[in-house]
Amino acid sequence: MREGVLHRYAAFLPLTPQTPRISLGEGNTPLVKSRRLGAEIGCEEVYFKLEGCNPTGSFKDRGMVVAVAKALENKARAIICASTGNTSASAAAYGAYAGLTTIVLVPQGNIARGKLAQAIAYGARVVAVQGNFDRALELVRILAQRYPITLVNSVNPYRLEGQKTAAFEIVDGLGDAPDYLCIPVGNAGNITAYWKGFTEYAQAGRATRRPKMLGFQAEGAAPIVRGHPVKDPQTIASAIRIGNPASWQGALRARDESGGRIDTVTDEEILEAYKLLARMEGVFCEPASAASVAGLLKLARQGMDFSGKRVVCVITGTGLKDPDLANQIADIPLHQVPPDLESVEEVVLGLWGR
Ligand code: AN7
Repeated sequence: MREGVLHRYAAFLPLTPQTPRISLGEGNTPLVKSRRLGAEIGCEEVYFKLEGCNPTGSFKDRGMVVAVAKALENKARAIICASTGNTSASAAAYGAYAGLTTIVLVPQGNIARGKLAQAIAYGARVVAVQGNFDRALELVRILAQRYPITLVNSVNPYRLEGQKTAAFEIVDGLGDAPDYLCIPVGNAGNITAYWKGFTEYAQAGRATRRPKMLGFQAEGAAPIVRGHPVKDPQTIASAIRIGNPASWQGALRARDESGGRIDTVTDEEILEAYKLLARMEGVFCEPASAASVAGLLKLARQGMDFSGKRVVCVITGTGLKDPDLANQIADIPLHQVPPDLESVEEVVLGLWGR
């Protein structure tokens, strides 16, 4: 039996005796130490928090389990969300597990194929909105006000309560908070949740300090960095293609209270980090997740000194979410050979480079 966040961190969550202790085995994800990328920027201790190891392949499960448990406690029968993909996959899974009807609104044509496959497989009702994520979020907010459907976007406070448990795990794993936390920023719920988690753990005496929060938005979808909403956000990292983040204020608070920063990374920098993570570290993530590492590399290149520091990069989702991208940018040829030993041997020896 693998216990989930409701069991492990009950004392820090808004649970009552009536909250069902449901779990699909979320949380308790690996914290893997970098062997090569960190060394390249002169940092001995870079870690990757592999949130792609959650049941539906992203960090969203931590918050969804709490939101759905509370929905069950409150006798809800249906849940709804807008999503760039991962929230809908997670809602669909926990909705199915809980026996709830799940309705998801996704931006048509701008959701990675693996995520759409998940929502369909779990039996969610999928509505492809001919608009972007920001519009879909406006629409579900209105619908959830009008009808008895529980909204499970991160404007539902139980979502962030669950997501903050990732900060607890990092402190529990390292023995204290790291110096820096690098994290992608889209709707800004996760950076808000991590900051809440680090703060609560420090207040509880489980950590002696809090990290500086380094958040990264895609250059074409960087409302927080620009200081105003972006009407038509664009980036290859479809998960963070968001122009008007719901938790904007939370992100500013995390940045300012921690003495950190929120910066941009270009699609080129995201793709570079995406490849490096897979090829140098054995970590295959989705492009939005690579923004955290792209940002770390950018700041190091700009001369920020990470030597002697402990850095954790949050790898928010697995690379299998977006198989089309991996194939599109493939720059290593696929060798097609007839099935006889001679042909295969010739190709293999050529590749082996003896
Ligand atoms: C892999 O699923 O917004 O700043 O609707 O899927 O908390 O929004 C996803 C966001 C980072 C950004 N990495 O987190 C959604 C959605 C991945 C993500 C983010 C998302 P937030």
